[in-house]
Amino acid sequence: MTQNPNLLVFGAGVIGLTTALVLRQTYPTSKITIVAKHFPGDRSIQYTSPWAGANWASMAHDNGPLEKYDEVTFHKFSQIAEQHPEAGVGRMGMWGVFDALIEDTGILTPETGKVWYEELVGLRALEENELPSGAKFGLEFASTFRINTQVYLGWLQDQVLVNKITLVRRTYSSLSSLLSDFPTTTILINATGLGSLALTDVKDTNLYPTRGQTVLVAEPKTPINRMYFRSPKRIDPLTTYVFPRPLGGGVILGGSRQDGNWSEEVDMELAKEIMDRCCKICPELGRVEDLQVISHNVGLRPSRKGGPRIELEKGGNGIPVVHNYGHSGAGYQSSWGTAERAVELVKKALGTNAKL
Ligand SMILES: Cc1cc2nc3c(=O)[nH]c(=O)nc-3n(C[C@H](O)[C@H](O)[C@H](O)COP(=O)(O)OP(=O)(O)OC[C@H]3O[C@@H](n4cnc5c(N)ncnc54)[C@H](O)[C@@H]3O)c2cc1C
Ligand SMILES: *[C@@H]1O[C@H](CO)[C@@H](O)[C@H](O)[C@H]1NC(C)=O
Ligand SMILES: CC(=O)N[C@H]1CO[C@H](CO)[C@@H](O)[C@@H]1O
Repeated sequence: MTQNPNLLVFGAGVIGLTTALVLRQTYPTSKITIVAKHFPGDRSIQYTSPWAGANWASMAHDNGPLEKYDEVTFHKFSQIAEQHPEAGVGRMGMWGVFDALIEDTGILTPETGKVWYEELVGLRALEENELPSGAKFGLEFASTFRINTQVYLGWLQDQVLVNKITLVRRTYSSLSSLLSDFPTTTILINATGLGSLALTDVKDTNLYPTRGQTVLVAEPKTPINRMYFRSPKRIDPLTTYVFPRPLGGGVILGGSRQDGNWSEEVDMELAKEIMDRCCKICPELGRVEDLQVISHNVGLRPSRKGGPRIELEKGGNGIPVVHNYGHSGAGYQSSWGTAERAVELVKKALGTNAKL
C-alpha cells in the first residue's frame, strides 16, 4: 500500500491545491483525489482564497517553522515567476511605512532583534525625506511578489489536472463521512481552512474568522511601479495597502482586519475609508472620485489561536489524517512551505522517507 498510496485531499483552496501538487512530486504513481465544495472560479464567503490581496510580506517572527514556511514559498514563487509568467505571480518592490517605532511593530524577530527576511527581499530603510508626514519609519522591499489570485488559482488547478489528480465536488459534514465514501484511502489531508470549525469531528474551536474587506479598482493611467503598505503595526485593523496585480488583474486596495466577524455584507463606509487611505499613500491612484471600482470584496481569513495546524493524527477511522489549515492572512505566502511540511508528515505516516 505504501508503494502506491491512495491520497485524499479535502479542500481546494490555495492550501489543498498546493499540497496536492507537492504530493504528486513526491508520489508520482499514487492515486490523488481532491474533494471540495468550492474550486477555483467559485466565489463564496466560505472560500477564502479568491479574496486575498495577495502579496508576500512575511508576518512570521518565530525564529522557527513559520519563517521557514514563508522562506520556502518565497523561493518557489521566484521559480514560478521566472518559469511560468502566465501563473499570475509577479515580482515587484514595495514601500512599507509604519506609524510606530520598529520595536513596537511586531516585524522584528525577538531572538535576533532583526527582520528575518532582510536579505531575501533586499530591505533598505527609507530616508527621512522619503517618508510621508507622521510616519515613524519605512522600509523598501527591493523585490518581493504580488499575486493575481484569480489567475494563480486557475493555474494551480491546471497543474493539478495536468498531473492527473482527480477532482470531486462534494460537501461533507465530517471527515469520517468523507472517508466512508472513500474507504480505500491510505492517508487523508485536511485542508478545509475555516471549514474545520464546522466539521463535526474536527470542530477546532481555536479557529475564528478575521474579516477582510478590499476594493478592486481599474489600473490608473499612471503606472504603479511598486506596492504600498502603511500601518501602525505589521498586523493591525488599520493596515492600508495597494497591490497592483500582474496580468491585467487591476489594483487591490485594502484593508481591514475584524476578528470574530462573519459578516459577508460589504460595509460601504469602510470601503470609502479604504479608498481614502489608499489614495493618500499611493499618489498614482489620483483622487478617490477618479477611482473606477470593479468590485467590493469580503473574505474571511482562517485565523487560529496557536497558529496554523500542520499535524499528523491517527484519525478516527483508523486512517491517518494530516491537518493543514488555519493559515490566517498568510495562506499564499506560506503555501509551498506548509505543503512541504504536510507531505513530510505523510511520509512519516507511510513509514518511509524514500521516493516511491
Ligand atoms: C482580504 C484578505 C487578504 C489576504 N491577503 C493575503 C496576502 O496578501 N498574502 C497571503 O499570503 N495571504 C493573504 N490572505 C490569506 C489567504 O487568503 C488565506 O490564508 C488562504 O486563502 C487560506 O486558504 P485555504 O486553502 O486554507 O482555505 P480556503 O480557500 O477557504 O479553502 C477551503 C477549501 O475547503 C473546502 N471545504 C471546507 N469545508 C468543506 C466541507 N465541509 N465540505 C466540502 N468542502 C469543504 C472549501 O470548499 C474550499 O475548497 C488574505 C485573506 C483575505 C481575506
Ligand atoms: C462586522 O463587520 C461589519 C462590516 O464592517 C460591521 O457592520 C458589523 O458591525 C461587524 N459586526 C460585529 C459583531 O462586530
Ligand atoms: C475521521 C477523522 O480522522 N477524524 C479526526 C478529525 O479531527 C479530529 C480533531 O483533530 C480528530 O479527533 C478525529 O479523529
